[in-house]
Amino acid sequence: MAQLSLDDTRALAHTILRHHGFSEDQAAAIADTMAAGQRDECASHGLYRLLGCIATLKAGKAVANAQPETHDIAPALLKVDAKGGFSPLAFRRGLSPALEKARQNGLAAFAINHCVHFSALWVEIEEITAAGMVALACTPSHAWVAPAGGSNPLFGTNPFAFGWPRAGQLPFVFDFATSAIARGEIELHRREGKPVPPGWGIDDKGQPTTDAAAILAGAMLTFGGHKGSALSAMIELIAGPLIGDFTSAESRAWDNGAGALPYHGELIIIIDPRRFLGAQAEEHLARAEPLFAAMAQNGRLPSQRRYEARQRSLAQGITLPDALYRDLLALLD
Ligand code: NDP
Ligand code: PYC
Repeated sequence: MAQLSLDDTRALAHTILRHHGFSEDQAAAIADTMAAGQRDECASHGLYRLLGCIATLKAGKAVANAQPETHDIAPALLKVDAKGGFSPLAFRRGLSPALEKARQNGLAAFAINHCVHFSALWVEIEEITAAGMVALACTPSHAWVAPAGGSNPLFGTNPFAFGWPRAGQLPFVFDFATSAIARGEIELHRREGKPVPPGWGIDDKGQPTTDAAAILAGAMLTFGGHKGSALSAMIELIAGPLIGDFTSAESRAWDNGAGALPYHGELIIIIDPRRFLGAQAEEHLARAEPLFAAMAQNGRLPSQRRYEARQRSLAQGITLPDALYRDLLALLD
């Protein structure tokens, strides 16, 4: 394993992105997002994503110097057109005005359009909870996932994330794909030549398999059968047609076999609990704590593993598999 400090982790991503022609603001936003993923030991959405970002750029499916444009379309609605760039800079540009809308109205919907998406959603959710807001976010991706009962890919891996701010503590955050697992995890299993657990996908004949490559060529499955399938459909709708952007099937058609990262939109809902609850806000927000405590007694809270990983990385830096480190350095040739 290669060992890197957190500063070197971020610098490696930034250097590779600049080497391939990303503008400074695009490279900075992307590198921050990837370094956060690596720091929290979310291997499928850390530095590994550099391989996909550079391949996407080389395939002509991303704009390296895109300047996102912010459109204030209604008191509680904000759109940011990413102009074909990656999502992190578009999110960064829209965050302050979206938070201000939530403060004014109690609720704001923030849509990002025309972006290439590679990242974990918790990175964004945590920026919103840091402002004392409740947050939800979701995106389509590429059509890789069969709806419950089917065997042909239709849905994306369609992540859904939620965040709740907590006084004096890290926020309650969950963030998961509506497929049984993120596609990135299956890709990492393929890279390492390891089988995946049963239930993640089927081969191109519709047969269950634990062969990562066969699933990537076949179809992934939703989590929770028809329940994950319905949630995935909801995400296709509210982060697709509702915001005037692609579904996962349309993203894959746009890709046209290039093998690039998905190109679509994202919907983020921000709720200001203090505006909602007025003078009784603190009293009601405090009532969340016994719920979290009881959940923790029965298992662990989502994000606990991630927060522990963060502490470890802050103290010791990160480790990368040698093969991935070599592949990343090769991007500088
Ligand atoms: P998981 O199936 O591992 O689920 C992740 C969530 O569940 C995390 O919040 C995790 O917390 C929590 N969790 C896991 N195990 C437990 C447990 N035993 N008890 C309580 N909570 C638990 O991840 P996925 O593969 O579904 O998704 C991984 C990432 O991939 C997400 O960050 C998502 O945003 C990203 N993604 C992005 C896509 C895109 O288009 N941009 C598409 C699909 C996924 P913890 O982190 O602490 O383990
Ligand atoms: O892991 O499913 C995934 C994914 C798609 C886009 C970014 N991550």
